[in-house]
Amino acid sequence: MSEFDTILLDRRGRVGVVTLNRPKALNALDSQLMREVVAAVEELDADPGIGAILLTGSDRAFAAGADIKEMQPKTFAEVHAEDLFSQWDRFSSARTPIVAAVAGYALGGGCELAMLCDFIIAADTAKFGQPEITLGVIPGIGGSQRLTRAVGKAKAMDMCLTGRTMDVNEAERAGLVSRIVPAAALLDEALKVATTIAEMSLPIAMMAKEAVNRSFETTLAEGVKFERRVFHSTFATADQKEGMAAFVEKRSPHFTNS
Ligand code: CO8
Repeated sequence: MSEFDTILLDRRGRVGVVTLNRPKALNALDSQLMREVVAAVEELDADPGIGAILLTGSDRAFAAGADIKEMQPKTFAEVHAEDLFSQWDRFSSARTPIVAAVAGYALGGGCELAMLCDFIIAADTAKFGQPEITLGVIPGIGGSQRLTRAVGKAKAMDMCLTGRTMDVNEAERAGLVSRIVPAAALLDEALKVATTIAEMSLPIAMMAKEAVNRSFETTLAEGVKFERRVFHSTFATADQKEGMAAFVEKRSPHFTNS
């Protein structure tokens, strides 16, 4: 298992838990933390013993954004040459389901990182926002695109143009968050959800993730066609045979990820 300085990586059964760990900077995403999160997720994604990934931060902050102090001196030529933030495309290529467990601040790049996950479970303390405009920039890790798809144009424009934050109740009403849990129970609840996913057939969970994600990239007709073809292909797996046999025989399925 790799060594990391700015994150913690833990395996809890079939769940890989990645914890952002720069507490003094409220988990601001500096280049090292970004490199380590992407590396950890790629490592877990390649591990057949892992069926789900849980990404979390601290009680106070999931992440308070990209690291402003690191970005401040950069020139246009530098951010363009390094294609700053393009490494997140590798995070979103992960096929293993990724659940975000968010408490406290999820601002700017922190909100964007939560949205890069497949869904968000939030503590009642969570606050979401895209305050980049107050710094003279705009979201740079997909916020203008993913927030708009998650909450619609009215709220996305409001948040990106005023920089205001959304509390967790508004975030859930708007569809940004799938569930709200008491802060003290966040990790346990999120781990239970991730474990439930990890107990499903991994190839089938990957297909479900791919099918849902396809809806963001294509027309309804093409998406439905894609889904049907993937649905048909589930019948080529042992896990479809086992899942349906278990239902008929009134027992729990024993998936073998094959
Ligand atoms: N970057 C660097 N350091 C940070 C960040 C950050 N995003 N957020 C907090 N910190 C640091 C603070 O500087 C402080 O450090 P120090 O003790 O050394 O002064 C420490 O974390 C604690 O923070 P505060 O003292 O400010 O804690 P408060 O509880 O008073 O406030 C807040 C918490 C409200 C979260 C406040 O810290 C804050 O507003 N942070 C910045 C939030 C923000 O604007 N985030 C967006 C950043 S930009 C971005 O994410 C995308 C950029 C896309 C650009 C595209 C370019 C290509």
